[in-house]
Amino acid sequence: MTTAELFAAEDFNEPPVEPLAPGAVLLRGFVRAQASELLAAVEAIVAEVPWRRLVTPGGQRMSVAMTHCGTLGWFSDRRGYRYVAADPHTGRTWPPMPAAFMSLAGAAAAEAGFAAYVPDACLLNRYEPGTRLSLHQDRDERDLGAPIVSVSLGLPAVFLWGTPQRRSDTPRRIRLVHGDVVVWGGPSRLAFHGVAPLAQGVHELTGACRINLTFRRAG
Ligand code: MD3
Ligand code: FE
Repeated sequence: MTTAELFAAEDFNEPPVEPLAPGAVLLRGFVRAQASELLAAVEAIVAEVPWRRLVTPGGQRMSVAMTHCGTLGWFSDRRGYRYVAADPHTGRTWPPMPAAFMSLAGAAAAEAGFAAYVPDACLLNRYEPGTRLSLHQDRDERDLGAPIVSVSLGLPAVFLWGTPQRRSDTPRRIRLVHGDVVVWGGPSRLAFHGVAPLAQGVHELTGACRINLTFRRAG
C-alpha cells in the first residue's frame, strides 16, 4: 500500500472535527462517501412531497425550495412559522426519516459531543444559483437544548454566521462544500445565520443546485 492510499491528502489539511465556537463544530467531508445514497433518499422524499417555495407570514414567497421528512415538518404560510405533523396542503403525514439520515445525524452529533441525538424532523432545502437565505434564528423547536445538524450536498455555499444577540452583528463567512456537516448546539444554537446568494455552477451529483438537510429535535 502506498502512502497516498494510507492518507488521503485532505486528511493532512482538514482535521476531522474543527471547532467553530462553543457548541458548534464543522465535520469536513463527513458524509462525502455516502452522498449518492443520501441523494437517492432525497429523491424518494421529493417523489412524495415535491420541492415547494413556501410563503412567509408576511406574504413573501421564499426563494429556497423545501421539502420535509420525519414525524414533524417545519412549515410556513400566512398563519405563521410552525412544525406540523401533516402537510397543510394535502393532509398527508410527511415521509418517514430514512434510516441513513437518522444514523448520520446521530453519528455527527456524537462527534460534536451530543450523545443520544434522535431528531424528529428533517427540513430539506434546495438552492439554485442566486438563491439566498436571509439572516434568521431557528427557534420554532420545542427543545432548544438539542443541536441542529446540517448536511451540505452539491454546489458550495457561503454560510453566514452571526451572533445570538443581534441580527445586525456582521456575520462570519464560512464556505461549506459537498459532504460537509455542521453541528450547532449549546451557546451557538440561537445564533443568527443565513446563506449568501449561491454562485453559478454545476455539481456532478446534483446539477445546478445545492441541497441542505437540517436535522432538528422539534417536538
Ligand atoms: C446555526 N438552513 O433551514 S444550515 C434553515 O444551508 C437554515 O440551508 C441553512 O438555516 C442552509 O433554517 C443553514 C446550518 C444551520 C442550521 C441551523 C442553525 C446553522 C445554524 C441554527 C442555529 C445556528
Ligand atoms: Fe436556519
